Amino acid sequence: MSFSLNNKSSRRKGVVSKFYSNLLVVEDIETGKQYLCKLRGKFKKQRIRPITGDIVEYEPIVGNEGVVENIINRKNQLNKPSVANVDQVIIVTALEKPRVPYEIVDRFVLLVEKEGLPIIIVLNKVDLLAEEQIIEFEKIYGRLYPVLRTSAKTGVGIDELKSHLCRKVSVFAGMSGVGKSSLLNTIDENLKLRTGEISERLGRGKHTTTTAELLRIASGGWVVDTPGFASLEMAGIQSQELREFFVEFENEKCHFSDCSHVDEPGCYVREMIKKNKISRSRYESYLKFLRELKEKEDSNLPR
Ligand SMILES: Nc1nc2c(ncn2[C@@H]2O[C@H](COP(=O)(O)OP(=O)(O)O)[C@@H](O)[C@H]2O)c(=O)[nH]1
Ligand SMILES: [Mg+2]
Ligand SMILES: [Zn+2]
Repeated sequence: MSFSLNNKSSRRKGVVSKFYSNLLVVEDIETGKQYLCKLRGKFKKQRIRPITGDIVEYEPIVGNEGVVENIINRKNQLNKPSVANVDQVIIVTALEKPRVPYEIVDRFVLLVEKEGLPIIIVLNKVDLLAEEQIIEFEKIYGRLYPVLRTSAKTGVGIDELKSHLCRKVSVFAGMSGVGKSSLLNTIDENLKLRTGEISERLGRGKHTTTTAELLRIASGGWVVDTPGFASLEMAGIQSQELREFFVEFENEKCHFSDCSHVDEPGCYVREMIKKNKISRSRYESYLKFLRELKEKEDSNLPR
């Protein structure tokens, strides 16, 4: 038995769900009760600070207030927005209103592959599409990742999406206007996220924080709604490693082990494109990204 006020046994575990300037909301892992927490002073000296999704040890003080003592080691970390312990990224896209180019989908895919996280692709607004459009999309992406057809308007595919979110932390990403917030509102009507680009723009000024919020959904799981990644810039990717993030390229099968799949003889990737085993649009995105990365590298060279 211990009578110390700083008794370690009163520490509990919780998940960081959101921030209010220098306070954070911690949801107790067992009870789900929310505590508004301060950080223990030692965090000021340390380089590491909690982010959304962190599992922390905290100590309840009075009422719903507490103090965060410790961050449990992160499984992984996504940046812009900063989220810890992500299980998967749901890339939401649309083919009408807005007509998102495949190239943009490939940029999101690349950024998530770079982080090594599992991907699920959601084609939303299928109520606006002809079957042929959906099939074309599924031909390209269905052999690489799970692809779900959804409509936040008609409810198509919502139950399937829910089942993929169960017991996981999922980050929703995708271009503005594709229906991320609408899908989440359909999944759990209590979320009441702002939808529509105009309200989204108005909403931005009101919040003092730009950090991501972790939302618990009734059917099970945690989600983070994002306004897309802050930028689709391919920061931190080297041109030579780009090919590794295109999962369908079997790089080791080319004649040259460092083949860039552009014009080298004995290129297996280009062979597979001819045989329709690799999608031409994916390859075109690859060539475009490769050019961009090389231009950036050339312009960074000392003169
Ligand atoms: N027709 C149709 N419209 C949708 C669907 N999902 C969302 N929308 C509309 O698309 C607009 C943008 O949706 P929103 O959820 O704000 O997109 P976000 O920027 O990705 O969060 C809103 O006007 C929604 O009503 C859908 O499945 N079908
Ligand atoms: Mg939104
Ligand atoms: Zn090759």
